[in-house]
Amino acid sequence: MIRFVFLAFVLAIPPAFAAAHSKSAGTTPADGATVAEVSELSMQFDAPMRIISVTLSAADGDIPIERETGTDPVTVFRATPLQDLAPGSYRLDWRGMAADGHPMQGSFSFTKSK
Ligand SMILES: [Cu+2]
Repeated sequence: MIRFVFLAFVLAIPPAFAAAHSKSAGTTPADGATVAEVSELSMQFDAPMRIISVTLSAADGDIPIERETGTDPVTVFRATPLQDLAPGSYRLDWRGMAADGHPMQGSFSFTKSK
């Protein structure tokens, strides 16, 4: 299940406006998936999203990643891990700015198999 959280103050706006938010339309790896290889991390959005920060973390700390897309608004954000991922569980957290200017954040998790 993709966790997709509006920042608290955004909740104060009427639902008609909230519906204009960009939504996450999928990730690579898929949220909750177990995969043998992780060559790319990506997130797809239904409207351009400016990704401000993105962090890949494991149980024992953060993993360095390189963004392939900059801080320009994109519908597909891509990054690559800078090291081979050891077997285990990983979580990617991001913060961004939706197409309508609202701050957004979300995360997804996956497992690298042995
Ligand atoms: Cu919005």
